[in-house]
Amino acid sequence: MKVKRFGVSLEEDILTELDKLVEKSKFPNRSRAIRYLIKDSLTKEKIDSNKIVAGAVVIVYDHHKRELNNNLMHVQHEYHDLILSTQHVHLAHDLCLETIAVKGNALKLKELSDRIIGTKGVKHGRFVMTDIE
Ligand code: NI
Repeated sequence: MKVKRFGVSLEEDILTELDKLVEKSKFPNRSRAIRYLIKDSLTKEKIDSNKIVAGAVVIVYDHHKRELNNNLMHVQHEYHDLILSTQHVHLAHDLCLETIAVKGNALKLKELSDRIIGTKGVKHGRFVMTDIE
């Protein structure tokens, strides 16, 4: 795709924050960071639409927590038509990492990820998605 250049004016403190992001996230330059931020923001907008998107719900949890495994399984079966695969990795004695690959209506996927990440006992969760149209 053709790349176009354009000028961007930013307050100094925002530019400092941008440079910190570039360094922290190992972007090769400011352009790549800005490109990433724009793409990310546009994708987030699609979450409120009825578009078909794909992505992954990534969670970390303690499998010793009572009923947690059952609850997570229950939610996944409820949304089975949106789930492509589930990968479970035993990270440590009591920590599990689960990556749930999903595809479907953006709103439904958001609902599914909110329920999974919001399940009591899930320590950390993130839903990443991308436009596939
Ligand atoms: Ni495990």
